[in-house]
Amino acid sequence: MERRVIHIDLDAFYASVEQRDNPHLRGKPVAVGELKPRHVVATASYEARTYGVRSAMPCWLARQVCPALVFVKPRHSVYSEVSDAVHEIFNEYCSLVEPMSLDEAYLDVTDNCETFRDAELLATEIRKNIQNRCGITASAGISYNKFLAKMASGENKPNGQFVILPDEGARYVRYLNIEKFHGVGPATAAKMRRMGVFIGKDLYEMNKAELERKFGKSAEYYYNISRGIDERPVDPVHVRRSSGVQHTFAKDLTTLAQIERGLAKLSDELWQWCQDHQWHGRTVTVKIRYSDFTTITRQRSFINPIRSVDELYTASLDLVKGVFPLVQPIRLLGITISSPQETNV
Ligand code: DCP
Ligand code: MG
Repeated sequence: MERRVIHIDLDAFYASVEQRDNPHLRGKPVAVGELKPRHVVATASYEARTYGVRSAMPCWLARQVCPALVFVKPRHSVYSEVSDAVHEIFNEYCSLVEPMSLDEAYLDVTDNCETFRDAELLATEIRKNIQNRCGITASAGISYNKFLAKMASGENKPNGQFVILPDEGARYVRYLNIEKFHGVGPATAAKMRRMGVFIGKDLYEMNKAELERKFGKSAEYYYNISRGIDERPVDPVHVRRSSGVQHTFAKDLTTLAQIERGLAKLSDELWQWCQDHQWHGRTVTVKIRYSDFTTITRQRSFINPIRSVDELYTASLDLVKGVFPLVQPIRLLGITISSPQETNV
């Protein structure tokens, strides 16, 4: 059955909230982040993007490419409140909403809208409502599946929208660069280019068995998106599969005592989140990034979900001790809890 799907994504989310709350920042290049060693930009206002400032860019580099850049310390609790208000608006208009992140959701409006024209009008109305009630702008993509709706929402950013009709999807992806496809990350894109796949058409021409040999479980998704096909439903109970925290340390860690302190802080933070969100999981993963950026993970699953911050701390410390003696200093540590489904095992 043909569906009508809207993807909505807030524009320069954190930076827009900062510009909303501080008129001095409006019209200026703003980066959310702190100009401190090793800090990165969370997001940049569109004024800053014209200079090349981007999410995840080191703050010192951002300042270099845009000397007038104003840095603003993030206020996560405010972003989370704004996000709640925006998601409330989605729910007012549509009963089939899949929240993807703080600033992004898919809405299946097949039942609300008889035609794509109706869906476009609805998207415009939702965006207006977000602007009036929350004071920030959003962009929307309208199409017949999630993949194309997501692609479309990026077309007329900021504060715009774009529709890809059922008879336009296949042509839309045909000449699209492979790294632009949602769901094709930088590593996969590089691998595809090595195979001679540069644009949608090249992917389309790959045979399915070959794709499966090269990409395993993801092959079907790639096969489908190169045809403008995506059957994944908009799933309102999309469960979060894992939750994690990580930290890049101001100074690389070299001793066990330093690692213990780092892990204690991370476990506290993650455990707090787990309690706030009633999150129970029985798999603990630690991520270790060495000073040369080599990154490894170590994981252990337990029969029962982790029950206390001490259990979490001990499990992560054991995992890190498993890589001792350290081959290099550690610049980043992360802890993730996953396997939420099997809590009763
Ligand atoms: N974010 C972050 N670190 C990143 C990417 C994003 O902290 N590496 C945060 C800040 C963003 C928010 O998530 O404001 C939403 O991410 P988006 O990718 O949707 O980016 P923006 O909303 O900032 O910009 P755009 O207008 O491109 O959607
Ligand atoms: Mg956004």
